[in-house]
Amino acid sequence: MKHVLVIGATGQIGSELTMELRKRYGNENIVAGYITGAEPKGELKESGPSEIVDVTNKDMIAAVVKKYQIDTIYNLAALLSVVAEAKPQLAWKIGVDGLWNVLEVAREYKCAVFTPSSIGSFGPTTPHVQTPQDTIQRPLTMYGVSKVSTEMLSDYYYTKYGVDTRAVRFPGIISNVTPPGGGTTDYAVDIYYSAVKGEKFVCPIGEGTLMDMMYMPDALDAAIKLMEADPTKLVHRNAFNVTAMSFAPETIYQAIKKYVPDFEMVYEVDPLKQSIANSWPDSLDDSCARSEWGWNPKYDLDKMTVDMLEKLRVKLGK
Ligand code: AKB
Repeated sequence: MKHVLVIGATGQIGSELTMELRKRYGNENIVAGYITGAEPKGELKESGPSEIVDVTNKDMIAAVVKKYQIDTIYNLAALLSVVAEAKPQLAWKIGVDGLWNVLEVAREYKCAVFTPSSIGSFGPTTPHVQTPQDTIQRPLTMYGVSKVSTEMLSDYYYTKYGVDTRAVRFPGIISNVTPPGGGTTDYAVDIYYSAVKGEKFVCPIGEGTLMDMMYMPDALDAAIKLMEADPTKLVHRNAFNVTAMSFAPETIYQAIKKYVPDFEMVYEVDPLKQSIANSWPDSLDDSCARSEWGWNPKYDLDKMTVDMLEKLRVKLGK
């Protein structure tokens, strides 16, 4: 990776991935691609180049790739699971047609491409406990349908045209910088904000609902490590199961309560979010990622909780 374009650079993952890549590869070598209305601000804007890159516009992607001699594209443009159910056609247009544009540009300009998939690519007929790397993927959501399609399209471009495509299936990502928007796992971020603000948390996901999760520093590490991995060691490509922890709402609540003893939580289950969560795995088997490219997360629930509370207290002035 010498010259990198991050598409979706102002989103939850993109905003932190762009800064991490700049730290590792040099500010001037990492281009933050954003859409009108989601302009970069602050350090993200000041620290390196940025360009408008609409994933639905192939010529726009190609122009930026050419201008900066891009060799690697992180394509993070997507609608999250709950929003995708409200706007299924847009979810497909951004997620699948958008990826197709990226892959065509990558084919022409010989770029490597990272496009994250998700635990949302699994469905109710997938084995839910220690979900294997290679298994049934019949999701019922548009988010899942588009993610399975991006996995297959990425593999197709690798086998047919030799485009160096790689991906992980991200679980819920927890971070304290840019909030997620419209996902099923967002509650695991929101709960920390409530705890630090001293508010009662109203949990939209029911007791006992297990989902895989990961703290942002590990997610960034996964995305960068996979793109740096020796290709001869990769048996799989699109996409690797990765996880750092699996918990239900009552478990994260107790983990926070250890440090915020008077914190309160009540349940008000959101039927759509609950049905999506029920269709996703309880826990992933990520042994292929561990053995093929050395995936090894650093944060468990307690370590993440300490860091989240500390960072949010500073951010919110509490
Ligand atoms: C969502 O909840 O939609 C995402 C995901 C798990 O892919 N965070």
